[in-house]
Amino acid sequence: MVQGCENVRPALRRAPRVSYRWVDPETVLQEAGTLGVFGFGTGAVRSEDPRWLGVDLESFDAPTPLEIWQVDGSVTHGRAGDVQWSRGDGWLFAAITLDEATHGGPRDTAVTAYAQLCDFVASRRECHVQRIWNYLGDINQGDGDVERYKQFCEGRADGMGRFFADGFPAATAIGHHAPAMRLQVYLLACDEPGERVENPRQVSAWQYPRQYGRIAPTFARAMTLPGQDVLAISGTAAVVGHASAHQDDLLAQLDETLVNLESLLVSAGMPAGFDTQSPLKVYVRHPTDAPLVHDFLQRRLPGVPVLALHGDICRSELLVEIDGWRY
Ligand code: 3EB
Repeated sequence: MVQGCENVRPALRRAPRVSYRWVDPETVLQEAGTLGVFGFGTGAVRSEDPRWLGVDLESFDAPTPLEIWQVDGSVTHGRAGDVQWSRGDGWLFAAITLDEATHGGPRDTAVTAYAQLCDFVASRRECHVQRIWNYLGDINQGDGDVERYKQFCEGRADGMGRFFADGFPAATAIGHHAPAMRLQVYLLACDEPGERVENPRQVSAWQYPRQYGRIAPTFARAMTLPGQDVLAISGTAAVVGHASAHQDDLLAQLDETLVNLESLLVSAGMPAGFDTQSPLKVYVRHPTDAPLVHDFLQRRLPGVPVLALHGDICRSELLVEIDGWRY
């Protein structure tokens, strides 16, 4: 299915506001305009509301904040099959969490997750997917073409079919350490298309050479959201060209990642730098690296809200990855 829905009307869409807040989910869910509420790790206070998602990644920050997405006006929500969703002001949040125990391995589970999500989004007015997050267990387990990440990439490509024939959304794919082998995929879509942004320092992921798997990863480096006011930034690591740089050197990887982020801002035509309005996430492979990562980012990105999560980057030599929003 091709993402062929028409543009409804040329309205300027104000991007959802994204923030980290130390509050109770029910309090936030009662606020007008709440589109999504994300808890992190096993300690997160849960909610049955379809706008709430418990992400299978542990935070290094205690207490851990919630990530909150808010739009103007009223929000409706529901469930459809395995999909939980909410919509408001031209924006759509949709998520699916599937247990590999009942859906096959990483490949088949990704096929089902993407087929369900794409079917669902295709039926909505907000059918232009801007940004997708993927979290799966033991992402680096297995060698060569059967590494679980590469199997996930194959299933993802299969499940999306021709839905993104016009171009892929921005994305993140990170490994979690939760005991249940769950695949979590969630997305932000809009009733208007965004603009895909690539990084001239990096080979586009869908053009990666064969050594990275039978099926190249299907994502754009970033997406300028409709309304042109915000850049949604994909998982960004120390990849230069198509190669991983600075093996085993955490600080050099962090430096290279910041160069890649700045390069993306230039490519998107945005002013340099990040500030208090631009929440980021940093995924750290080794918990013992977390304090160093924290100090580095405090020094280099002062005032920027950064949520640090324990997650495995999809290439085993990469120690750290950053994604987020540039407002
Ligand atoms: C890279 O640059 C690092 O498979 O969706 C970053 C962002 C990465 C998204 C994905 C993978 C993905 O290739 C890995």
